[in-house]
Amino acid sequence: MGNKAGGKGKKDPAVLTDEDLKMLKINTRYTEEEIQAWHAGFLKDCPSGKLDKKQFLNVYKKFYPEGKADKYCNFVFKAFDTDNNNWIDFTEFLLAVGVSQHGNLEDKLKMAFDIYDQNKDGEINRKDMTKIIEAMYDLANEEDRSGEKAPDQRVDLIMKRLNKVKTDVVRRNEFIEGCLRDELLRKILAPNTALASDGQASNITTTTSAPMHTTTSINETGAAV
Ligand SMILES: [Ca+2]
Ligand SMILES: [Ca+2]
Repeated sequence: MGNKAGGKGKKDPAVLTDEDLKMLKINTRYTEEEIQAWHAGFLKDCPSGKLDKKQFLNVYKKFYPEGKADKYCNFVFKAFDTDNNNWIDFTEFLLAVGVSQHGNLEDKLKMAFDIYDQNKDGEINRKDMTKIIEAMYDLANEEDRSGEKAPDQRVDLIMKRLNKVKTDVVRRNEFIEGCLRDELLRKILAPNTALASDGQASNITTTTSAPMHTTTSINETGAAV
């Protein structure tokens, strides 16, 4: 994917440029018409072209009336905001929607990893995992966090199954390869991808499926759904 920090003049975030359109056509499965329709829907919700954290959270919360969505939402927001400027622009938005809608297992695992890797350095550690697992519990309103459900225990199990004995650090490809070959890892680390393979709800009910809901709601008017 392109590096947006390439230093061109400031563009109006509400405008879909030819370049944006081209990039989105290459990196998603949407047609030009569909992209235009998503863009129109996006602008309806975010006339400035900027989706900020507060707005993101408001939408998110609607899907988790029982749970506490704030923490998890913050993580997802950061993962979507690939250029780290504290708002989600249309291209960031549609790339994420595209993965949710059409991505294969590996694409979805990449996105799951991005949620764990909050500082975007391509590595995650025990702390990152513990934080996200706690946030997933909050989201699912899971109160029982004892025994094998304790976030610490979960991370121990993850590390063991990833063959991480001496080190605390998991790289992107290790995360993806581990999840691809180990269904239990997938269930813990990326529950929504596990759904597809066995049709059973995990007790951590949501992770990367959440952005999907958010985006379809934000874009109820879009033609692509
Ligand atoms: Ca951004
Ligand atoms: Ca990291």
